[in-house]
Amino acid sequence: MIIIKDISCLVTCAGEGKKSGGEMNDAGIIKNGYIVIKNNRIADVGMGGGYLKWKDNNPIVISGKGKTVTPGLVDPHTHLVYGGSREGELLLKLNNVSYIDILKSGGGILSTVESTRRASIEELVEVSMGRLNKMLQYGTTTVESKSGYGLSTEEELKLLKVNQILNNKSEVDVVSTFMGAHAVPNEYLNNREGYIDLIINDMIPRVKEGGYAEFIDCFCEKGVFSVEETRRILYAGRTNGLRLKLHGDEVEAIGGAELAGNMKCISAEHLIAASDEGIKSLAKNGVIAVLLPATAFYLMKGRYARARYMIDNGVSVALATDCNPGTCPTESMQTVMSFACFGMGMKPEEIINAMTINAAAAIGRECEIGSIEVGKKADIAIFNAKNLNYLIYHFGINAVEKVIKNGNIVISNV
Ligand code: IZC
Ligand code: ZN
Repeated sequence: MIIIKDISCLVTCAGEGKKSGGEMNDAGIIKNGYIVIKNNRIADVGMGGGYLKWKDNNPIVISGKGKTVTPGLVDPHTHLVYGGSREGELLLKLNNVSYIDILKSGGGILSTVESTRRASIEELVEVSMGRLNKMLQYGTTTVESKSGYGLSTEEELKLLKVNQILNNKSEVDVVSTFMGAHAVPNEYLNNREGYIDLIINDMIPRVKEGGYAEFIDCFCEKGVFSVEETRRILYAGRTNGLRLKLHGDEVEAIGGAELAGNMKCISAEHLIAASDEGIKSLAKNGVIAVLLPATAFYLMKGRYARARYMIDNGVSVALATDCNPGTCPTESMQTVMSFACFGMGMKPEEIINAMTINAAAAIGRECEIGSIEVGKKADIAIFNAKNLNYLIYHFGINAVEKVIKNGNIVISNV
């Protein structure tokens, strides 16, 4: 049994699952709180000395004095599994070469495809484990991981197999998304219809047959996959039992958010350029907006997704790193906290809901994780911050003191 007592700021994020609009500004904070953990689960949560009723011969007792304790952070959008890196694009970016132009000239995603195809399963497991360990050190206990740097049937399956191995090997839970529709690979540049056909008639059935993924995602963007192509690909995913996600309106508003609403996707992701109608469609259809403000910062356009407008219009907002080698090489959800606050104007309670319960809902896990409530998995982050505002205010450092995953202390920085 583990008891965390005298917690200065216990952020439970408790409630009826995902939070929308104004509900996001209540993170269920308890002052002078406690948590009791038994058999990998949360057995009790409360205030003051309520934990004293729990009897155990040899409990581990942790003091939460001066600390902020939150649910383990959930990162619901990453491109975790890749080979190589893209620091060579830094100077191109500084010379104003756009992200889509780098991709069109064979760089960007396609350069990572080359280095990922060259890497073996073992090599990919090793580098991705390194990233997962870093995530855990920064407080993340569950991660979604998209394929999308293979772009052939065998290579995409290779990445999804890496996800399975990582999920078994790592303390961090890894949720798998198939994203063969991340770009059109070089071999199909003059035959995009052939590539879409390969995704729909070969990759998706193989993903289903092997049980390799729960979700399907598609990069719906000008110069990548059109709204109509995205609709066809996602539809094929749905008929094969996959739940729908969509990368939309990252660079230009081409109707990605509208499509996500129309197809009732579980989430629409990026949305920097999403239109008013698109945002209203997300709210109306209960689609979670997964925002990636560290990517918006890294794209250097001075433009972020309109989180305030989304929240004011009743959308459920989640936050993620987008951890990838091109537009957001970071594992840190704490970095995302900073950009969510200082770039998008989100409030601390909104931010923490967005990276716990709403992030869990974006990957279909809100009944198991994402809040500190009796019966849920004991995934907990303890931060060296006297209150939630302090955690966001003191930026650019790793404030994690301890991480508890599945009821075990897996990170201890003091
Ligand atoms: O490798 O550039 N936006 N996909 C869509 C990415 C960024 C990852 C990359
Ligand atoms: Zn992405």
